[in-house]
Formats: sequence, C-alpha cells, structure tokens
Amino acid sequence: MIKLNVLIVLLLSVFQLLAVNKEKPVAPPSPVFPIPTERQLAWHEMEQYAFIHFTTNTFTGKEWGYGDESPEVFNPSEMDVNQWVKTVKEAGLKAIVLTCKHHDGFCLWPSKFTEHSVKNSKWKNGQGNVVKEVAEACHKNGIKFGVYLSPWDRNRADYGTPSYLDYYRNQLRELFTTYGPVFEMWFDGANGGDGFYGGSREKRKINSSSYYDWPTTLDIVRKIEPNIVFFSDAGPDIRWCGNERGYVGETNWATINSDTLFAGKSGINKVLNSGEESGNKWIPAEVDVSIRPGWFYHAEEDSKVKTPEKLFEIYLSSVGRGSNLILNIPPDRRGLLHENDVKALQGWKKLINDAFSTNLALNSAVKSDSYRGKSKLYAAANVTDGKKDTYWATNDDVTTGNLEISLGAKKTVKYISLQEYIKLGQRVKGFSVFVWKNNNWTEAATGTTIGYKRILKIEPVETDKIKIAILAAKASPLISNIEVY
Ligand code: FUL
Repeated sequence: MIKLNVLIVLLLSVFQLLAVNKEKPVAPPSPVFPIPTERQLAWHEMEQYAFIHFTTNTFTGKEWGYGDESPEVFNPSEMDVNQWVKTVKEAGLKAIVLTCKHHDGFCLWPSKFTEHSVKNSKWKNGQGNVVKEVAEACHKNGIKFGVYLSPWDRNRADYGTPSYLDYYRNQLRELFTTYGPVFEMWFDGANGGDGFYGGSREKRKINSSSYYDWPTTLDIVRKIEPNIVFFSDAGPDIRWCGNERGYVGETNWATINSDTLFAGKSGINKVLNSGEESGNKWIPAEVDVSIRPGWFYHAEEDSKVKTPEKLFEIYLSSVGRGSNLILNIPPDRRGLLHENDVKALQGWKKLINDAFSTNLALNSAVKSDSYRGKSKLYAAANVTDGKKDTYWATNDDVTTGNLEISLGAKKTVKYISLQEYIKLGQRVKGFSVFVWKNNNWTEAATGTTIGYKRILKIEPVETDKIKIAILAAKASPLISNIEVY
C-alpha cells in the first residue's frame, strides 16, 4: 500500500509536470473592425441559394408587368413546389427566395390587403397560395425560405403617397407572421416609373432616398424576425454586387463605407463589385443572376439556359470570391422548373462534386515561418484540420507569412480554396500560391483579397507541396482553412 506522504509527493510532481508543459496563455488577435454580425456569419456559410421569379409575367411573357394584368391569367396547369424544392436541394442550393410580389403588384398569396392576388386567379379556383406552399415545402425539407416583396408597385392607385407605405408594411407583417421563419428579405432597387396605378396609367416619380422610410420598415420586420438579413443595393446586411451577370470583383472586400452607399455616386456599381478596403460597415456582396436571359420564364428562352460549364464559372466568380450566389430558376407555365433548367442544374452540381470531392490537404502536415506566440492555438496545422473555428495567426507586428503544405505524395492539383477567419475581420490584401515543380517553387496563382472564401483555379499540376504566401494584410493574417483539390 502506498503511504499517504508518498502519494502526496507523487501528485505534486504530476501537477508540476503539467504546469511546466502548459503553454503560457497567448492573447488572441484583436478584431479588425468592422466585423460580421452573427446573422451575417450564418449567411456567409449558406454560400448559395435559389431565386424563384413567378407571377403573371410568366403567363403574359413580360419581364416587368405594367400592373394592369388580370389576376385570371395566373393559372399554372400542374404546379408542384415539391419539384422545385427537390431540384433546388439536389443542386446543393440552401434556400429559396420567392418573388411574393414583383413590380406588377400581383400577390402570390391571398393577401387581405388587396384583390390583386391569387385569390382572384383561376388557379385552384382562387383557393391557392404559392407563398404558403413554397414556405412549407422549404421548411419541411430543411432549406430556408426568403421573401422578395417589390417596393415598387405598378398596380396600386396610391403608389407614391404615404398610404402605400401602410399597405406595404401591412403586407410585410402579414407575410412574416404567417410564413416564417424567413432568412433573407430582398429589397429590389427598381423604383418608380410608369405603370397602371389603379387606372391612372402615368409616370410616377418618388424620391427613393426618403419616400420609403426604410428604417421604420426594417424595424417592423426585424421585430418579427430578429435573425433576418436584409438585402438591398446598399444593405444594411447584404449589398448588391453591382451587376446581374454573375460575378463579384476579384478584389472583394466584405466592407464598404456607408457614405459611398448612400451618396448615389456615379460608378457606384464598380464599388459595390469590389467593396472598400477601408469600409466602415460589414456589408458583403450577393451575386444575383438568372439561369436564363430573363428573370421570368419565357418559352423562347428554353434553348438559352446557361450550360453547366457557364454555371460553374459563375460559381467560381461568386462563391469562389467570397460572395453568396443567388441563382434564379423561373418556373414555367405549368408551374414546374423546366426540364432544360433541371438538366443544367444537375450538370452543374456534377461539375462541382467532381472538382471538389476530395480535399487533398485534409490533415496534411503544414509548416509556417512563424505563428502567434509560438502557441499551438495559432499553429499552421489549424489550416488543414477541417475545423472552421481554428486558425493560423501571426504575432501582431507580423502581417506576412508562408504556409507550406505537404501532400505526402505527388497529386494532381487543380484548385486551391482559402478561407480567412472573418469573425475577427477581413485582413488579407495580397497573396500568392506556389507549387513545388522541378525542384522549384513556381507561382501558380496570385490574388488580393481572400475573405470568407477564395477558390483559385490553377493550371493542373502534379505536385506534392503547395505554398501560400501572404504578402500583405491589414493586420496579423488569420487563415482558418486551406483546401486543395
Ligand atoms: C431587378 C428587377 O427589376 C428584376 O425584374 C429582377 O427582379 C431582379 C432580381 O431585380 O432589379
């Protein structure tokens, strides 16, 4: 039997041993402001989702209905939202944002505030409700639901007067209390112009910076749905990427200045496309693009559906540059996603799966020229551990560094994916990717920003070593993830 005093001595030495081996705590890097909110972080992780444009336009062949369309024309012959959700989910899209009301004012749900809705259509004898069906199918199948409610309403007689704002806000309350949860609200930039306006058939001009009194409206919605992200040209949560062709800038800051956003300056689309390094707000870009030339379904565009290859290119220039992608797939007159669109989405998903099926760098050995306080917490191994909450960091006074990944054996490499730990702000301003080839480091790609995610397509190469050189950063670079495909 061990005597008590021997046991105490033994325990003491174990404690001492542990104390010696315990690292001195190293302070985490301070944030570089602005930083994303929790709801923005959750949004970043969604990466891609679907847009669904559907209204009377689908049946009249228009892109912007005038507002005088009879509700009767809305009559899908075999609508099946489960086909939409199934297609969307299988394509790897995480949500559906539905045009509950487009500029023509026709409502896809039987709103109690207007007669201009599905309740006066022939579809299901006026008993149908597209919004309810879509929201329920999304929630049942584990994808999120988002709302597009056009502020511009070419049907309403009172558009342009204060009473229209009551109408618009009543509809938001109606939608958000009945069909939630809603992850994103899409506020369209198109505002005012000619329209039916209850029979006036005239041109109406509104002052877009004051008429809508957005703070009050957003507050109403936020109270019902605290975690919602608001998209509009200027945020406040998500900004437009400045074009509808499917790309954000190669330089893409999630930050931008509120002054730039609201000054209505010429050249604003270019700034929206790249963000601003010195931006005082975290407002990341969303890339909106349609799988067809138009946002609504037109039979004559059946042969113009984007190819899987084009969609893959769009994926790289949106998600691959740190933005989210909202890809529009418009239902046809049957109320189904057209076969050509479904085929294109399937081909696209296959390209993505093939390209990114095996991360060759997962759990690979990584060397760095330095790491923060020589603490394991910030060591290079964090970039290949497959965990999003661990990261490599340098000391505060070090804003450059190299990360060298050994793949263990020669592999064919085509893509490199990099991620910053954006919870503490976007930092990297310049980097290069090198591959070990013929006993030399050869530059395979170079870039400016990384942000939430950056995917680099490189000339396919046989190599067993990759080096990421961070060349410039706003502060200590924090890299959470490097993947190699
Ligand atoms: C634009 C609208 O005018 C288009 O019709 C479409 O809804 C697109 C997503 O936004 O501003």
